[in-house]
Amino acid sequence: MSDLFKKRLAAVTAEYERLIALKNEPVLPGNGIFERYRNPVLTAAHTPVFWRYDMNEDTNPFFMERFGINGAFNAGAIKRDGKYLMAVRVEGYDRKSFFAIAESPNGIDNFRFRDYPVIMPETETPDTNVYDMRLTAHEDGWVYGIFCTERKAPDAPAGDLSSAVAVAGIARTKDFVEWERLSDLKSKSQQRNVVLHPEFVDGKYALYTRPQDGFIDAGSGGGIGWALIDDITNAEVKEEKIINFRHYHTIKELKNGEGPHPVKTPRGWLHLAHGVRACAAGLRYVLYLYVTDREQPDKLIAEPAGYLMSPLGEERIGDVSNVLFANGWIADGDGTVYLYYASSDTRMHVAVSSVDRLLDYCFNTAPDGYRSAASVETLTAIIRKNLEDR
Ligand code: M1P
Repeated sequence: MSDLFKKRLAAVTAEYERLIALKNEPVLPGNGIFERYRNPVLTAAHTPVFWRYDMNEDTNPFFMERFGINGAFNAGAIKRDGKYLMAVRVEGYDRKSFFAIAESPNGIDNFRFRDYPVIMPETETPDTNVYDMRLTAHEDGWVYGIFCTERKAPDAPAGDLSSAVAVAGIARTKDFVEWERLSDLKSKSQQRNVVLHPEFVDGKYALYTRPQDGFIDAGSGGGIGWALIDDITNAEVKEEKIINFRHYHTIKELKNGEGPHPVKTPRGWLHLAHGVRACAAGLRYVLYLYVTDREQPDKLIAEPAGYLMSPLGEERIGDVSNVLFANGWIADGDGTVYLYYASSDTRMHVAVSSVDRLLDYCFNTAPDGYRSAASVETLTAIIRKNLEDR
């Protein structure tokens, strides 16, 4: 083995192992609602060395990268056999995303990718790009992965190499190794951020949807939708109603989308979503919560004003800056909630809270009054109570 090869192999492997073994710690004191953890839980550099390098000196004498990884982000999450799993959107230098499973023994650090990425079967119309999988362990016994599949718009004029069509791809698994691909969701509009509700509703599968006029613009799509599906193996949105609306001059003025599937709590279904607004710097993506009725998951019962989390520090910078996006969280048996969020389409982080704390936040934070004067009224009431109670 040449010195160069030996040295580079040792250095690259040591750096990878150092990164995987890094202990994570909460950033305190936090805001009481959740604690962010200091280190990203997954980055491009967490992908195995043997994905990125040809490890054979004869065919890679300079020990150079052969497959560049651009980012590891927008991961679905689930707990399985005591381990915290993420179905990560891994993106190569070639701008193609694919899914890969990473797992950790504790949910906050030590995430390691499995040896191979997910081999996702294609439909008759091959996917150009697949991303943002939401995992749902449904009461029918399958674990579903619903994701966005993107293809070039068939009616794009010659020379237009950007117009695309977003559709929800549907797959299911029992072991996270073999995936059965079902038909893509049929819908009148383009769809992204489609999520399967974990329980049957009136004997049917239920989907959170995000109707959109174009590939990027939600346009006339009024917000997060809800649709009941007769047959998940041939899913079709026949009727869709909006359950969480967009509003002027809010964090979700431009668009919003369901995150992971909601968590069932004694006080209702707890939802995590993203909201998008436009500003001079471009689009700004933040995360917010809302609650729907326990018996009627399509009925909004609480929504605090504004965002739960917005991009902070290094989270603000990346491939698509100023973005927080979450499509995975895990509510553990003891009520702890691990909220996995991606920053700027680049890396994954974790914030930790509890079902009780998040419900307290949802039910005791004032809703949006849609006017500056209403916000001042809310603030004045807090100040007055504090000062008068002294
Ligand atoms: O680049 C930010 C996000 O943009 C899209 O999300 P949405 O349609 O909800 O606005 C998706 O491409 C998402 O993957 C990406 O993180």
